[in-house]
Amino acid sequence: MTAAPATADGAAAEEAELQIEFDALIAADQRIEPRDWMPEAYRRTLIRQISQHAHSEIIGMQPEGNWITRAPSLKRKAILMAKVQDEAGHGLYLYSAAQTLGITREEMTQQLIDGTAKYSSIFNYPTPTWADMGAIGWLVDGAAICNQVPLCRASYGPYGRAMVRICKEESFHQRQGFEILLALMNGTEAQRAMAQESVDRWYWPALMMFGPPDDASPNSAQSMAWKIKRFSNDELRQRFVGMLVPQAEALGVTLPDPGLAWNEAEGRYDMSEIDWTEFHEVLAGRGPMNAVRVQNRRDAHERGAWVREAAAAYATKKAAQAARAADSARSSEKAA
Ligand code: BYC
Repeated sequence: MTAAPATADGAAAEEAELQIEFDALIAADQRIEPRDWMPEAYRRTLIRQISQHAHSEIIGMQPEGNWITRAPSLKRKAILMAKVQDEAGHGLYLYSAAQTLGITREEMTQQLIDGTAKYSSIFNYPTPTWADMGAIGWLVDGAAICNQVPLCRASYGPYGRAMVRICKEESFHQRQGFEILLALMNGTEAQRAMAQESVDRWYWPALMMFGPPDDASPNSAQSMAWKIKRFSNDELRQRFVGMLVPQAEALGVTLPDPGLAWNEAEGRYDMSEIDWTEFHEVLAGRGPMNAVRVQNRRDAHERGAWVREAAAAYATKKAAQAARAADSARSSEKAA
């Protein structure tokens, strides 16, 4: 009767000790690595954020993939293909980082194609014009950089390290988007109008990428305490708008917010209220392109079944060959 509580007490004391070590590592700005002990809630939060991030990269290939066959020149096509391929790579680094936390790639894929996984709201908007390739690069990748540079210092090692390479590539993506818009703004009246119309459509959804306002963000406080997030959603959104204003001036486009004004006393821009109803509708699966995006992914997954089967059959064959080779090596050692 007395052994069980003693064991439970022992386990609790050990866990308390591990928690102290974990807290000390976080306080000292050290990295948590996959084999380190971590609180279950920390692991779950990371799986949630990293898998959503990976899914965003994978779904994020679709809006731009839409223009690969119709890019206006061979050079633009080559650049766009490279960019979309980069997004696939980002998805793969991030799935790998999430796998170190004990979730499998298959589970994450299943959640995505079931439609139960979240991914960034931004990819549920359509890309009807070529200027959208510019606006996505400038605004969407711009917002991504703003959000992701601090994630390079995330307390979880594999996530932070994946973000370093991703951010380097995102910075090329952002510049190519800016350059597409610049070319259009230096073009004809119709091209300038196309660029402005696209910026008008993408501006507010890009601001929504940073997540709900701080007072409605259930995860922020704990994620910041764990040093996964380094800044709050509103801080990063504010920083992004501060970056955009001079860039919009250089491009000659207008940011579609009549309430945007420099606030000298606060040292930041005032802006109008974001349409949070739209944000929540998109998160609930009712954005303009949610159903199409998930269906495309589901179809691609089904079309890829033969590749997975072939890879699995090849792996089985290789494992059997290796086992036979090991057996015969052992037999000849015995014989010798
Ligand atoms: N869209 O408590 P909060 C790219 C969810 S791809 C959808 O503030 P958190 C690119 C949030 O998940 C880059 N959902 O959460 C690719 C949470 O729901 P759950 C995408 C959103 O985690 C191709 C709930 O709302 N970037 O760059 O503290 C081409 C409450 O939010 C959104 C990332 O994934 C949203 N916008 O903060 C071009 C960045 N916002 O999980 C470009 C990594 C919030 O409780 N992620 N939600 O069910 C993050 O930094 C953070 O997860 C967020 C949200 C800032 C997004």
